[in-house]
Amino acid sequence: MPAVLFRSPNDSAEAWRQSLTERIPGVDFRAWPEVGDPAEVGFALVWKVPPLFLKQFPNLKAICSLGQGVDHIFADPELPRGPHIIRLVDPWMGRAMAEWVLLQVLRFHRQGIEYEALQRARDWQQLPAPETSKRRVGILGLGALGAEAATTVAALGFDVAGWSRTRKSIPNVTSYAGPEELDAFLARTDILCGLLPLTPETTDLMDAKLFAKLPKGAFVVNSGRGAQLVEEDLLAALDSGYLAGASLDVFRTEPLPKDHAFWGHPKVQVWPHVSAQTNADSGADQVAENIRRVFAGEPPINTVDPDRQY
Ligand code: OXD
Repeated sequence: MPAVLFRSPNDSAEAWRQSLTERIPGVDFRAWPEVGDPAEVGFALVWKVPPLFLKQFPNLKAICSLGQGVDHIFADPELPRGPHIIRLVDPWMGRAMAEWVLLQVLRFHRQGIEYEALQRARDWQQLPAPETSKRRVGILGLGALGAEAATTVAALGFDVAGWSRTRKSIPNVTSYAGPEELDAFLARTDILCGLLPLTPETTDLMDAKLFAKLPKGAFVVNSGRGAQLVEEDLLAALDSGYLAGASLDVFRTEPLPKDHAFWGHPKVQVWPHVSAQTNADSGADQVAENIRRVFAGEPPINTVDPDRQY
C-alpha cells in the first residue's frame, strides 16, 4: 500500500496516526519531516503546507485537507494537477460550527453587547426584551456548515434565510441564490453570518458596499475566511455607528497581530479560529474511507471541483 503523508502546523500527528491505524491496520503513516522516499507517498493529509511542498511527491493520488476549507491547498501556485482534492466533511465539525454561530446570534439577540457595556458602567438597567421571530438571521453560504447552522438557528424560532450560489431547499430557511438576489438577502438581514468558502469570487465580498446594504444596527459574524472581509471597512462601519457589532473567528492575518484594532474594539469580539476545530477521532472516519477508496482505485467522497475551488 502507498504511504500516507501528514503535515500540519496545527494538528497532532500522533493523534492522527493512532486514529488512522485503528481504522486501517498497518497503514504506512509518515509524519513530515520523516517522509522517506517521496515516490512512495500516494495520499497527502495536510493543513497549510508551504507553497511548492506538494509537487515533490510524484505519485500522489489525493490531497486531503485537514479542515473543511481547501483554499490553503489552492494557494499553492504549483499545485500538482492530477490528484483528487478532498475536503474534510465531519458531522462533529458541523455541530461545533452550528453551536458557535448560535452563540453569536444569541449574544447579539439577547443584547449581550448592551449589557456588557452596562456592566462596565456598573449600571443596573433592564432593556425591553427582544422578539425572536422578528430577528432576521442571514447565513452567507449554505454548504454543509451553513446549512446546519441555519437549521439550528431556525429551530429556536428566528426568521432565517441563506444565500448561496444555487438555490437550496432547507426546511424553515428562505433561500436566496446568485448575485442577483444578494441585495434582497442583505436588506432583510439583522445578523449576517459569513460561512462561505474562500474563492476568487468571495474574496473581499464583505466590504463597505455590502455593509451599507444591511439594515442600520446590523451585526456581522464571520467564521468563513478572513480574506472575505475588508477589515478597515468593517471598522469604519462600526465606528460610524452603522453596524452594531461583530464577532470574528477568522482574520486576514492569523494569529491576529497584537497591535490590530480589533483586539481592543468595544464592539468586536475576537475568537482565535476555533469555531469548528478539526477532530482527529471523528474526522478519521472520512479520511480512512477515502484512503481505502483512493488506493483501491475508487472515486473518493467530498472531492472539490478544482475550477470552482470548493
Ligand atoms: C476549516 C477551518 O477549514 O477550521 O475547517 O478553517
